[in-house]
Amino acid sequence: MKRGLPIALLMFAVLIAVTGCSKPVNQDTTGHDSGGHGSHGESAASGGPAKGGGTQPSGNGDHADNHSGHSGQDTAAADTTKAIWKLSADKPQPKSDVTVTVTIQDAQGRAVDKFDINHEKKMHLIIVSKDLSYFDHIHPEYKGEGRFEVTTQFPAAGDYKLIADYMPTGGAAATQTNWVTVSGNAAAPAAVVADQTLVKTVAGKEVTLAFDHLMAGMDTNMTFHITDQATKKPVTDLQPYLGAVGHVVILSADTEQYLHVHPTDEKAKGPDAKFMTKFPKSGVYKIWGQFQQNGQTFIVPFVVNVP
Ligand SMILES: [Cu+2]
Repeated sequence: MKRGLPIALLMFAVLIAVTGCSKPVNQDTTGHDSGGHGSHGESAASGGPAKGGGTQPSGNGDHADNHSGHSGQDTAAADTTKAIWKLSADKPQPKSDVTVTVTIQDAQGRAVDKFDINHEKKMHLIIVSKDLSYFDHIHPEYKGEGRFEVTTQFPAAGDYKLIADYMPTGGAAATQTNWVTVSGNAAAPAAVVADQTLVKTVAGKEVTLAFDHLMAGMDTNMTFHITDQATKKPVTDLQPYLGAVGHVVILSADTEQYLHVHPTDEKAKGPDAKFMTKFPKSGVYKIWGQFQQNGQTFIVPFVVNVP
């Protein structure tokens, strides 16, 4: 009799201990385990940022900006990350160095610290003037704890839209925007007018842009055909730019629609550089094709009216 009792007591004690510990976790009966979340919004347009993103030109300094918007397969990360923007100057001046800091946080304000490499970079920063007459494409350096930093100069007074394009690991491509006002007397904005002909001469090259069918809401293939301006010979020695035959950025005239564009043949060397995109709605769009030859990058801008 006596001998078995201590063992039974011991076992009972162990049993109480085990069940006691696990009890709190199980009490969470709202259907959420510690790792999951609820539903997520989806944007209307595929391949472009959601409308309403970004803040009004409101001076500079800290801006919390939160918007998302990519194609249906968006995951939580794209919808819930946000950007804290900071400039090294309260009132940036034209042609003077300004350091732009973009800190990516999740919905709880925690730093996002894992980013996928996309086109050879963790973040692409597109800078355009409000009238799209100025365009730059730079790559902020990752400093850790969700913070990216780059120093740049704005060419003239006026309003500029900054578009940070990144991919949180485990999420989809995300875009965050911010407006910056550069001090001084801003020139009157130029109208964004569709080109009569889609042939441009840049850096000694003649570039012709063509579409298979240009229509809003449909997948559209576009081809940049590049020849040497002097010899009219096709250019067949394009070098990879950001890991592909070229890189294309497209913005709607009101800067609201930012389109992701993917090369259909990354390894091509010219004369044709083919890309696929989708214009979310009809209207005027500006297109910047970026390519590299002989170690020199060149940018070819086009403006099209999408029916
Ligand atoms: Cu880039």
